[in-house]
Amino acid sequence: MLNWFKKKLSGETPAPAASTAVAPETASAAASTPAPPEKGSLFQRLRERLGKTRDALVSRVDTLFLGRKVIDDELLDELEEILITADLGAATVLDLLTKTREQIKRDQLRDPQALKAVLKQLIQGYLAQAEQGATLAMPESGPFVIMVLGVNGVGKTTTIGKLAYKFKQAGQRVLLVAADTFRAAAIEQLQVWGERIGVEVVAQQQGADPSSVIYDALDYARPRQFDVIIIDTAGRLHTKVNLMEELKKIKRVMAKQLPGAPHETMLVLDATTGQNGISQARQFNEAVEITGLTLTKLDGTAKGGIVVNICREFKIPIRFIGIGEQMEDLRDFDPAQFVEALFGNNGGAA
Ligand SMILES: Nc1nc2c(ncn2[C@@H]2O[C@H](COP(=O)(O)OP(=O)(O)OP(=O)(O)O)[C@@H](O)[C@H]2O)c(=O)[nH]1
Ligand SMILES: [Mg+2]
Repeated sequence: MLNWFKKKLSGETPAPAASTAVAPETASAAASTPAPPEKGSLFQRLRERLGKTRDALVSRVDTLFLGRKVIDDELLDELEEILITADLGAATVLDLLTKTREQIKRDQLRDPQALKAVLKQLIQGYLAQAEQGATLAMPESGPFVIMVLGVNGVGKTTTIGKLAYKFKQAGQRVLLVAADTFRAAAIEQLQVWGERIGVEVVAQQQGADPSSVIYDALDYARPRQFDVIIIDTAGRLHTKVNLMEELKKIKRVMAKQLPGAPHETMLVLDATTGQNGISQARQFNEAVEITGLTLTKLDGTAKGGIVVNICREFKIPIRFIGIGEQMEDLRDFDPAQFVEALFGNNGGAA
């Protein structure tokens, strides 16, 4: 399990309604799998925010199965189309359907509803699989350093703000570093987050060398006992090749100054870009070895199936998902809960 952030954030679970009764819908959703660990209201919010993906994927599957009495090739063909449209990716869909067919044969399934359960289980399997390799090099002493990467506009700075808020809520001392020096607004944006949350931000002027910004920031942090340092980086420089070279250099500089850092190299992907995210993950991973992912903007997209695709394609754990623009809209990614939020029977088709 990827409990590292949770461990780090073990003060989490903010107060409101912590143990109030679980909403009836959630209770019934929970009945089919282990109960979602989060309390009702938060889970309900996740469900709502994933609504577009649920409509594109699960509601369409429900409609397809409605009134069907048998599982036949025609049904499976239509299912394939739905899965592809929901951005699960061709290779993942092929794998999923092959395994589904095997299971239909093995268990002699006839009822389309049973097929839905198979799908849910297989999808959860992909998500859980990506977590297995999740390890974390927690520093024995000194700050835990997170370097955040991603192409421009994916939500890096916003994610950093939300993440800093999470750590702050958990009682950690956080320092933010504005190493996206590509444009002045990027630096200001991070400073605004810092002010809002009440955490320090180290910044220099626009155009400064990102590596030296980080070097100075680590120097500044050394005597000051921060628990967590989060570094914002640029999503674009002048060419893509330069960006990757720059990121490699940043990593080298950091490791020299603070052995073991960065402890987490987190790639942020925008879920609304669908399959494009896959090629971004590949490219960044080749350059700087990504250790964790955050998927943003899942609230605004029907392409949430990309989560499944990414987990199957890469053995890189998804740490967080972004489901809105507010501070509290960054969630720990929990495969069981995610699948339950998508598939759980709650006000769906009759
Ligand atoms: N709906 C929604 N919007 C988000 C989410 N995460 C980020 N955004 C929005 O996406 C836009 C871009 O976010 P930024 O954080 O500025 O992205 P960035 O990667 O730092 O962009 P650059 O600094 O230009 O590379 C902003 O309008 C954010 O509010 C999310 O989970 N859901
Ligand atoms: Mg930014």
